[in-house]
Amino acid sequence: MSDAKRMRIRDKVRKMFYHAYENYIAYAFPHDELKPLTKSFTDSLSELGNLKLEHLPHNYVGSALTLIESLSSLVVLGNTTEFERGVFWLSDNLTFDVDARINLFECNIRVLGGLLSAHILATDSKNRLTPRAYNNQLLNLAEDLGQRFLHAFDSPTGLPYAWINLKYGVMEKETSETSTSGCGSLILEMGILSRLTGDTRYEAAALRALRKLWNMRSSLNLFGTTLDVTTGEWIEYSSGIGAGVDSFYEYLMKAYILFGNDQFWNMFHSAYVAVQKYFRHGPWYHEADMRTGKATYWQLTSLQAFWPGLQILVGDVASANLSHREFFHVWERFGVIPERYLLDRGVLHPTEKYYPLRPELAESTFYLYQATKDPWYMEVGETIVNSLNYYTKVDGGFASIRDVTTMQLEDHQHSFFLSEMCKYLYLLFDDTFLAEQSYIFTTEGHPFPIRSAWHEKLPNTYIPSNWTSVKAENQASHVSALTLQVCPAIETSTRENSAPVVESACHVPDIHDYHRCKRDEDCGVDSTSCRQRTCSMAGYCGLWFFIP
Ligand code: DMJ
Repeated sequence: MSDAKRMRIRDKVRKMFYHAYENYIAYAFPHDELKPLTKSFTDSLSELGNLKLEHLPHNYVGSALTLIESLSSLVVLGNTTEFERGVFWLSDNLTFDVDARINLFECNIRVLGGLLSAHILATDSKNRLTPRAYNNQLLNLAEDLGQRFLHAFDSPTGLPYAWINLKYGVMEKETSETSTSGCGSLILEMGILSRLTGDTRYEAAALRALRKLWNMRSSLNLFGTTLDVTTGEWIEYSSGIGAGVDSFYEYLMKAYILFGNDQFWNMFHSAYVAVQKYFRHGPWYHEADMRTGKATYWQLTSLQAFWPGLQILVGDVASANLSHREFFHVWERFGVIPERYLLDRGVLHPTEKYYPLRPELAESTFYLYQATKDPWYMEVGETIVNSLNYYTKVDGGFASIRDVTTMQLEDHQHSFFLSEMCKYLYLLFDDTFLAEQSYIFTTEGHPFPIRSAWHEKLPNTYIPSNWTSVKAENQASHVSALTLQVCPAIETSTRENSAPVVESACHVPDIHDYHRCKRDEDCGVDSTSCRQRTCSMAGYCGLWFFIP
């Protein structure tokens, strides 16, 4: 793609962000989210994750959720003036002393993550804010929120309740049911809060919950989707890589990258191998019962599209590319990705035909481009940009789609459209923000820098680089995890007198145990070389070699 075209699309994305942001500011701020069709607002913090809309607050008037979510994107776009305005508005006006029942997971990734990331960006060496006026106000707000979160962990198991009232803590008769993501996706934000404040309680609570969850895995290293925090028993034994579980896997890997502690890698590695072994079918991922590994639901969900991005962090580029292509084909077929698609019957789910502006495909596209520098991913990004402008842009912002078969719109602009969708699309065409500093992006797209002070292994003299970029422009377009040395092969078992079984996080088994194949797609990724296997002329899966 020519530089001129790249800049043109970059500017189109910039316009998308401001169209969404300015309409939010005009019609919804300081409420939580914009209703773009009616140019009004919704105070949706209490509704996030609350499918039945229970226990909604009476006097809650919003927490400027979309502004909080926009701050790090404003920095990525280089708008420090608006960033500063937002930071000081929140410093002067935001309070968490409100009688509102919120979902811990959602509030953690959106509000705590948004505030912490903005605080770090406000105080890094770029001097984006007037130093005298900024006195850690966002960090103080984050700490206040973190203290309220601690009540959630006060359960018999240390697993956090899914719901707390910001003012009163865990309510009487509160449900004890939560999700795997709800317990296992807190370590980045709570960990960084502890590192920034010196108060170890946040990280300790998140880590205790994560370890408890880890100990609940099955003998196959699989997890369920929902569980009871008072008994530590599973409720839903079936799970996959989508809703209710997705960010649990993501945070194990990202915690390892951010904090450098081997416990995270060891957990991630075992969990990743189990996912590839029991959920994967060619490029697709179905659900399976954690106890038996038997397939349960054959469904594609739009949330699963984050997985190829995570695979790039592991270094499993070939697998990532394979799945990403399939997700993109679905996007091309429908114009966007439907929430749920029944793989076994090849039809849309009867009730989940909607597309709430989810960013996961754009996210994975950004990671794949960073890893391969293959311009095809920019073309994918361009298609996504064009679809969003064609189907979802309205006068008052960007609207969700209620039904992908009719493209009927829904009056909701989710805050992650600003924190994730616009950010990843922008970074795909202009990654200047990543030039001098390595970041890990939280599951909501908020950047946390990788600093030796927070990392167990990085030397003090660590010079940050854009570590997701594994290939220079003129290098081979395929890289293996092993070459990158991010995906070490390990021996999992040694039987007497037999060769050691070598397993690695990038292992993808061939479809047939006996390694016969008809097409390349029947072959997996070799566990020792981490290379994509191809189907030989003789009909066997062989090693994939790249000839430069
Ligand atoms: C975001 O809030 C986060 O990415 C979360 O992990 C799940 N997905 C939504 C957007 O689809």
